[in-house]
Amino acid sequence: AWKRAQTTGFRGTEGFEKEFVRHVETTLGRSMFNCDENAAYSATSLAFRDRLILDWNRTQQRQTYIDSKRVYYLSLEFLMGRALDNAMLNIGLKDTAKVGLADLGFRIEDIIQQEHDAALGNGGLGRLAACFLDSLASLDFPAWGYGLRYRYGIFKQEIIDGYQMEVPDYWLDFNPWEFPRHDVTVDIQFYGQVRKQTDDTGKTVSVWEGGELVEAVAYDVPIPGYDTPTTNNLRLWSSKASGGEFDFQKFNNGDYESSVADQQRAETISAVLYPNDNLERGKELRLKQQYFWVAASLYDIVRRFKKSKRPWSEFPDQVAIQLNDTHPTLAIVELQRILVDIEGLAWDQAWEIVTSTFGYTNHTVLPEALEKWPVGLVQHLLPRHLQIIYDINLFFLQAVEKAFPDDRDMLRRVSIIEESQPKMVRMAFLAIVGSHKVNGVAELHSDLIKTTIFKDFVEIYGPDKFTNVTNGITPRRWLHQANPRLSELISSRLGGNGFLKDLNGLNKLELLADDKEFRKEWSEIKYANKVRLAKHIKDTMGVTVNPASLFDVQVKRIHEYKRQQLNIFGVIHRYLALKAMKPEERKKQLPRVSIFGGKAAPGYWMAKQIIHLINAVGAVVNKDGDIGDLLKVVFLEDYNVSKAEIICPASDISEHISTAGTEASGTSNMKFVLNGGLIIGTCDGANIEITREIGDNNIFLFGNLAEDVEDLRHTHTYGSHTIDPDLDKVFKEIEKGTFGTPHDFSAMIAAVRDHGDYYLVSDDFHSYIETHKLVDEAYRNQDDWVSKCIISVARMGFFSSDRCINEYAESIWNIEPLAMKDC
Ligand code: 26Q
Repeated sequence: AWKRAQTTGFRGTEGFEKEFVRHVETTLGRSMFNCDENAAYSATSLAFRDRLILDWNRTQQRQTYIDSKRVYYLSLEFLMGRALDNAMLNIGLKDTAKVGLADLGFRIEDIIQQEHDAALGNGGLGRLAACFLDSLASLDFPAWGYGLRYRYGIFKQEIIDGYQMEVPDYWLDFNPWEFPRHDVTVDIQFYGQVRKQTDDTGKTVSVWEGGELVEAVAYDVPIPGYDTPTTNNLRLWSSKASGGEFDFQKFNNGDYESSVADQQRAETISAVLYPNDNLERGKELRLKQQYFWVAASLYDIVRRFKKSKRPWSEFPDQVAIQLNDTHPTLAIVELQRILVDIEGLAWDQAWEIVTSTFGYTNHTVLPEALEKWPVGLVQHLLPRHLQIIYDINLFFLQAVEKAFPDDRDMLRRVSIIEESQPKMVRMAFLAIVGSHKVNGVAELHSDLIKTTIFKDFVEIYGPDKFTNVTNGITPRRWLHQANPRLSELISSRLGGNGFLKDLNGLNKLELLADDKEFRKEWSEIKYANKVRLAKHIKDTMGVTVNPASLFDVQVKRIHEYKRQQLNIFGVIHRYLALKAMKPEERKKQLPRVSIFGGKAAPGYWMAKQIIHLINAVGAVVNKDGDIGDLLKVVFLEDYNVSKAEIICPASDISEHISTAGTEASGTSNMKFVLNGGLIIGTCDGANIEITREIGDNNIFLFGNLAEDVEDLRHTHTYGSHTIDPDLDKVFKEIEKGTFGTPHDFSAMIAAVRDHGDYYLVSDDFHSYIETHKLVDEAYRNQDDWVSKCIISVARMGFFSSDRCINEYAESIWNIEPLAMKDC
């Protein structure tokens, strides 16, 4: 077995302390007498970073030496959260650090909390990429992530007078987890024009010239696997002006200001993460970000391949590239351009290599989220790429025409170019045409894309090109790190930590579901986690909540399709019901805390209104003396990864209530169940597979099915649409001004009453309320409730991102693990 302590570990607690002191006194230039918690965080991180680097170098050297096939995961988002706790746990030296820090007068929890989240993502898609990196390293797969090093991650959310305010997230002040590689740079070209010329052999070649250059600089982040020396790499690109700090010509001409302005313009490319989640808005800078990152990454990948001196035909034997949504689709075009224009391969040979290399993951069926770019914009920014896109489209449509000679409309429907005003490049279609596999992220979702948005492509390519890989989460962060006491309890009963790398091992817990002593310990841990969250709520929002109440949680990006409005309308309904009761009846009710959290895209007005209503309801309910502990409503500010680590372990019931057919998968549903909470949800995304795994008596499902949504919407628009009577009472209460100026919420109500209720809030309301009654009843029987929780956790093995990564490796990437030899 591999022993970290003998290779890259510390020499015991003393060894750690020595390293700590060395970093405080030399690297940080401080004395131990004025070492505050922040300095202690820095020193601890640096000490652990030193350990990581050794394994990282060894891993990279070995991967290069063996020349095994590697996967490159291209994602514009990596929502990593904090790194220190993760590094300590994965390396296996957290206990050493804990004792060492205590010796030095610090509590390890306080030190961990000093770290600023790496928040380079919006939500599910970005966090999925982070879980995948953890699994890839833990399973010893040769893998790199490629992303952008945003100077500003997702904004910090402040709630002021019940409204969301956005504050920039400047997180790079001190980041010990990244290594600038000032020697690894790539010049990236934009704009300019294309000239055709004939080469010595008489062949016509395209030369892209002119325009402007921006320099990409690599920053590397080590990704440690759990209980393995394998340490992979996440390479993030940062932009700066090409050719050093100044344009010397301008500088010498005395045009100092404009040379500084050029510099700033170049740096703008990697300045900020776009805060839209599931919404596409064709901004030129976003397209620039995409090409900048894709071109730098491909240059890097191709450079490495060329060093190996293998023939081009073997490129797909060395390289697999996974596209995390359509954001990196230009990579397909860029690789084709490199192979044809620069390396001189024939079109067909190049195209064969390209399509064997790429896989594309779709994360949405929402029409407003499907990426499209105006042809004119692509033409202006990337003139040669637009030509290549047109050629790809031409050859593709020719093949389609041949296969479907009688279907003229098919060509219009599947064309990569949408013949609209203005014409648009359909990125999802380009991604499908340029990849060998396309996958959705949960069974329902993968079926839906095959029968709706990509139906024609299934006809064209056959069904085998389309597949499903149900999402997963890493149990290291989402159980072991977030819920150390539960992890320890489980490990004490299963006889070790093995489940953290083989999550199916949890199934042995099922035998303990009726064990009194086990249930008691289980409940105590849940209660302690609720106390911790209650303290957080008190400290940040000033609201006192009783940890003995049922904690009902909905935390995720705010979006109409995720239906936080359904939840808050349900809360108002509960409030009205409580108010209508006689005091003695009221006393019999189960106390609840409704906890919300999540960011709205800054330009998404309706989402911001929803946040406002939640806060307005909280302001009234929380101070209502009739109600007391029976109902509290809290909106937690600035939901992010490190807050999720506190919230998930503290939930009794969490809400995953999207309109059926709209949530591709969802992954927080998995986090909550794995932490011993039950869920209320619609038959959507991964909820369906969670139900299959844990059993339908352990989940609270409600609402209309995906297959009925279309008809219901049709009825709203063309037939009659009557609002659920209980929901109508809720609306009338809002309109009476109970929660402040009614006008503030009139658009939310109108969306349901007057504008077709696209998200079926009214259709699902009754079923939602009734199902919450079942939740209350079930919670009253704590023995049964806890048994359900234990059984659910026992059956969650399937949702490990390890299972998910193994499926990608086998069915899409064709890669094998490369374990490090014992050193
Ligand atoms: C696109 C164009 C321009 C600007 C921004 C965007 C953009 C950015 C982020 C579009 C989409 C996203 C993020 C999408 C996302 O997080 N999707 C979620 O992915 C999860 C992982 O597969 C699923 O579990 C969720 O169901 C899905 O909503």
